[in-house]
Amino acid sequence: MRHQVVIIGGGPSGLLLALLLRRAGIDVVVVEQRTRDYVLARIRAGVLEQGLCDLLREAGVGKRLDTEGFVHEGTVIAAHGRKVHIDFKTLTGSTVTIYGQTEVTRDLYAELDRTEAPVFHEAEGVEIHGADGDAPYVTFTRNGQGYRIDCDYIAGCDGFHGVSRRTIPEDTRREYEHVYPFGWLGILSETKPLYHELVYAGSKRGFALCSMRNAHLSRHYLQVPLTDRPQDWSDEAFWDELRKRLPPEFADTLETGPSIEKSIAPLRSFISEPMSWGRLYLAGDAAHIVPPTGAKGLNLAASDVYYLSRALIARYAGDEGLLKTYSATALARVWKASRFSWSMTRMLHNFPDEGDFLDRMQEAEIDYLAGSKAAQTALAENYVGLPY
Ligand code: RFL
Ligand code: PHB
Repeated sequence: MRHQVVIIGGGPSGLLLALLLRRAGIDVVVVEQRTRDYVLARIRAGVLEQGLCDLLREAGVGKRLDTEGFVHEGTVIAAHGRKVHIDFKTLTGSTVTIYGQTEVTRDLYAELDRTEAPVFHEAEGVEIHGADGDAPYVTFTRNGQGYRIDCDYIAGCDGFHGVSRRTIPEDTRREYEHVYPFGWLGILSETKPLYHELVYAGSKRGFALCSMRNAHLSRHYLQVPLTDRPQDWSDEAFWDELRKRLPPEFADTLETGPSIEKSIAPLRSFISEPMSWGRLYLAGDAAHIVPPTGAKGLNLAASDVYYLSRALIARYAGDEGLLKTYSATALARVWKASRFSWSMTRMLHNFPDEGDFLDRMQEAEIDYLAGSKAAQTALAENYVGLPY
């Protein structure tokens, strides 16, 4: 079997890339190791930058986003007794949209179905061959049958644990990693959101975030030790702790109820360079991970996909230039978003081993943010997303 581009991974990066390339007449195939239901059951991102919304519209999947997504013009950051409203719209002219990654993925699959794009689910033992030569191919087995797909290019969109990054020889790639000494315990509940905007709260007890999916569905997070397990936290214990970490005027209005999902995610910053090797190009979590504090993971996946789709479309129109610079172009934005995610994490979490000095630095930072339009603009500019 032969296709022009093989996309490994049927998460948001892979699906969005597939649709954008297909719209440009490029023949793609998606190879995903899980079932579609498994991919759709993952509850992750909720905040979409303008750039990602525009790409979804371009891919033909903007309809539900535009009717069901919630535009947020600002956010609240509360810590050390201060409450700072960051007004994205006034400070930057831009906004973000609340629309769950689950819904994005559902819309992307529906559109791929409509275009009858080939997608192989439950592909086992995916391997990349000959990416450093002129005739790459991908092999896998499915339902006991072996497959080989020859192609021009391979897009590695298979997330942090995928095979694509590891196909690049170790002496060719450099990995930068920072692991944080805590995780986020997240719950989903059929309760009304705390506030009409997201509330990021730093406290001596640890970080908390009150987010949402819609008017009746809330997504809340607590910083927890890495040794905690979701089953250690009853719903009651979660709500009690969340209340203690919020400013009193918010805590008093918090609506509680049974959780319908509960999970813990470790926090890490990770970047692998370069993002290409021969005819293999990495995009999204396959190449980088950010802590969720800045809401940047899915949005960075989108900017990679933007650069890579443009580069491949130009290549099939006869110009290889953008493909050659893809890694450097994507990485420049990745490092800036990683810096922002790291600094938001640093500003708002409790670092158990770092003592009073960091605590006072965090206090000074919030104080500065509260009193400086320049500081608020810098935060807002990064939060709504740096330009592509
Ligand atoms: P994904 O979503 O991990 O998809 C990769 C796909 O590849 C498949 N795969 C393979 N397929 C074939 N062969 C193999 N060997 C394979 N190995 C893996 C996997 O099954 C999967 O389907 O990566 P992608 O597409 O790059 O998308 C990245 C985003 O999912 C991720 O960055 C975000 O979810 C991060 N994130 C957030 N991002 C935001 O922009 N805004 C947010 O508000 C936000 N909140 C979050 C988040 C991530 C979280 N967790 C749990 C990590 C909140 C949380 C709690
Ligand atoms: C979410 O709604 O899941 C969410 C929102 C903002 C973040 C991280 C996660 O920074």
